Amino acid sequence: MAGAILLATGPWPAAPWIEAIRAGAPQRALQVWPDVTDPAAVSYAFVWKPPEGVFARLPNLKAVFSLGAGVDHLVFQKNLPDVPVVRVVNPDLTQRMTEWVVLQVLLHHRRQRAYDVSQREGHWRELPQPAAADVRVGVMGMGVLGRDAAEVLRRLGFRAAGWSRSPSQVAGVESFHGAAGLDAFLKRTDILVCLLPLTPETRGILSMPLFRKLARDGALGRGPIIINAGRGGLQVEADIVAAMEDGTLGGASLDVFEREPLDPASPLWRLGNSVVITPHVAATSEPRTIVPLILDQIRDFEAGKPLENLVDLTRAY
Ligand code: NDP
Ligand code: OXD
Repeated sequence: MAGAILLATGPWPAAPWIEAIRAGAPQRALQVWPDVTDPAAVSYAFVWKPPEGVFARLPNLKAVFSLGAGVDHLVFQKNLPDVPVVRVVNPDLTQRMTEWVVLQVLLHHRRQRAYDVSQREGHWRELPQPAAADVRVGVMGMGVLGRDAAEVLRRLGFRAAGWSRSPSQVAGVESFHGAAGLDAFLKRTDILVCLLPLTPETRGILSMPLFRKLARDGALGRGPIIINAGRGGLQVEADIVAAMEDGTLGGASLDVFEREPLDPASPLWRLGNSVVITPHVAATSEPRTIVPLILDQIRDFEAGKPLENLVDLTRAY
């Protein structure tokens, strides 16, 4: 009898995940939190923001699969079982993130928000436009998502660089790494893209002291831009508001927030035209593409192969 799956999708609707699991593994028993009728039968947990207690009574659990790429929703759980944790690495998710990042970089680079205002006002107004080759984009977090975004931005002609814990190797993308490399990376960056995971080391990194280190002498001709689709906990929102108000920053695109959904009273909503807000949709987990990859991994695992895309719990990503 194949090991059963426990599904706990937290705030996400369970139905599309159930449909994808039933389509891909009709022979496997599926238990959907909180209806765990046979905990001893559960071999695999598929989870997103699992509620407290999900892992409490699963004596035969073999692996936990995060339904998203980020695992901060899991790794800080008090009762995380001592089994491998696997995260999503999926071309569809990577493609979605790269689309969002490129869209935001181009919105700021090509002044689209300002042209939207001109259009509403019926005002024919041309703005100065630097070449992409004169604009320096810096990607914080050169993992699966950051590398792809940096590579596509480079192909579009931007001067791309990346910053990560260890050196990255992407052709044509300058590499900076570690605490020692951060200031030099920021100093050469006009548009900062953040695709870091949320860990004890990265929490609050997008703050006023960091914004002040970004380039102000570049071809954009205005304050630097920040673009964050990593996690809300990476940013200090009060500092973003202050930096937009005093001109330390020239613009921002934010997909993630300290608290989601973003409070209607948050001053971020009212920072004006140069701030783009999207509701954590940069790279949505799509059950129809993610579930088949997880089920393939389980089949390989049961045939004796190692699991891939394992989370290193000591690093928290
Ligand atoms: P990866 O684990 O592949 O990459 C993480 C990158 O961050 C690596 O390059 C790593 O360095 C770097 N990093 C981690 N800690 C530090 C640190 N202290 N200092 C410098 N660099 C650091 O993750 P992904 O690219 O797959 O995903 C990144 C994040 O994107 C996720 O954790 C998630 O939070 C977010 N995300 C957001 C989505 C959205 O819709 N908004 C959707 C999907 C993901 P190194 O290479 O040296 O290990
Ligand atoms: C993820 C997310 O981490 O959707 O995959 O935020």
